[in-house]
Amino acid sequence: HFAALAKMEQTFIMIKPDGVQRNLVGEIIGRFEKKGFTLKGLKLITVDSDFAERHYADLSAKPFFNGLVEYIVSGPVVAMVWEGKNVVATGRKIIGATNPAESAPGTIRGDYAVDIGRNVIHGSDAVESARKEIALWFPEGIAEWRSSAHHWIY
Ligand code: RTP
Repeated sequence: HFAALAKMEQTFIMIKPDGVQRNLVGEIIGRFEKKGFTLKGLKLITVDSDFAERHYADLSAKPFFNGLVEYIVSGPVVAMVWEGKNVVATGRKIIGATNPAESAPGTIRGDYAVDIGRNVIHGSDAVESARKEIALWFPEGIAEWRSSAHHWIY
């Protein structure tokens, strides 16, 4: 019955500079861990505008694009890969609506954010964008491992 484990979804999650500077890293990682997802990649990294523009290339025509890039390069971010069944869509639910004014209490943005321009966290919106984002942020690749917690917990 673990056959499904063979082809698990992965998503790219980024704690944005405001989330790092507000000491929300542990809280956010804890939510994904306690949900039951598996951490497959993790690093604290400061990116330049070239890189941020590549990550947000789809939004380049938006009026908030320059401000968004400035925000993302303003300090280190925590880049992560999380794995699990349905992790892309469920990750977006854990994160909450883009605009914190609309994100439900109990979601990360609903609990910790006020401003759409300072909304703490990013999560891939589809399996295909997750694949691209993981390749962009983790060109070195990510570790292949599987939890053996069932050997340790009784
Ligand atoms: P993300 O990519 O960060 O997870 O956000 P999202 O898919 O929920 O939202 P998207 O529309 O892709 O926007 C990306 C990020 O741009 C910022 N934003 N600012 N009106 C504004 O000032 C505005 N709209 C969007 C947010 O930080 C959003 O997360």
